[in-house]
Amino acid sequence: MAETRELKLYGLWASPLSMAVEIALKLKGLDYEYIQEDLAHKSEALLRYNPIHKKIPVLVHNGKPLAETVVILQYIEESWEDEGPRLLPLDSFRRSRIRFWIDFIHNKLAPISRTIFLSEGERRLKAVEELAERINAMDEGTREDLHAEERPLDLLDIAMGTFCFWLRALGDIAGEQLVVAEKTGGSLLAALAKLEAVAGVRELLPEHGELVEYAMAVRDGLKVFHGP
Ligand SMILES: N[C@@H](CCC(=O)N[C@@H](CS)C(=O)NCC(=O)O)C(=O)O
Repeated sequence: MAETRELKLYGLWASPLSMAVEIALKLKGLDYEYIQEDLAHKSEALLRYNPIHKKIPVLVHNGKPLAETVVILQYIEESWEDEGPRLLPLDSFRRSRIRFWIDFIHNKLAPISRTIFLSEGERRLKAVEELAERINAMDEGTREDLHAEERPLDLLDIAMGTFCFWLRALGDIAGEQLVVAEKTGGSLLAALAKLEAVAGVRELLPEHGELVEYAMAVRDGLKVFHGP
């Protein structure tokens, strides 16, 4: 008997985290209902499903909610390992390296990108330098142990590509490009190119200008986002 499968994603179109979950669902060929949240007026359902963090994305599978992007991404891969492409390698060392770099994006890159987003002057300049140093470390580290060009698209590409998409918008806001192929962020740009090459995935990424406009409204306090 076919499994009953009801998937609902509570997300926000401008959030790279939300984009990452949608891309994983799309690549796996899973149907889902997308519920667009307004973070200034969070729905009763979002607060009920994610009472601890009260944040998007939240994936609800047959009524059971899951929060935190990395947890959700791994859940999707583990639950539907044999549907669509495999999004993590079988080799446990390589799987762990992939998890390591995803964690690096969330805990080492994203907080600095938030500082760049919300600060000005000297503080922002310092954060831009710091981000470049960390991205360079990631370029080098992932080149050494993962060889992006030979890897089939995986969860790390999803995390890197969606973060890169956000960094390009942030570069426009900060007046300084944060990812430039030959200089900084070659690995991030390569991951984004891998995502954009997949039919159906490109369409999930918002229009660059709209994202910049939206993010500027958030920064100016006109909208709520607090991301990524
Ligand atoms: N650690 C969480 C972070 C989620 C997160 O920061 N979501 C943002 C949007 S990108 C949010 O919901 N912000 C609303 C708020 O902070 O109230 C994850 O990885 O899913």
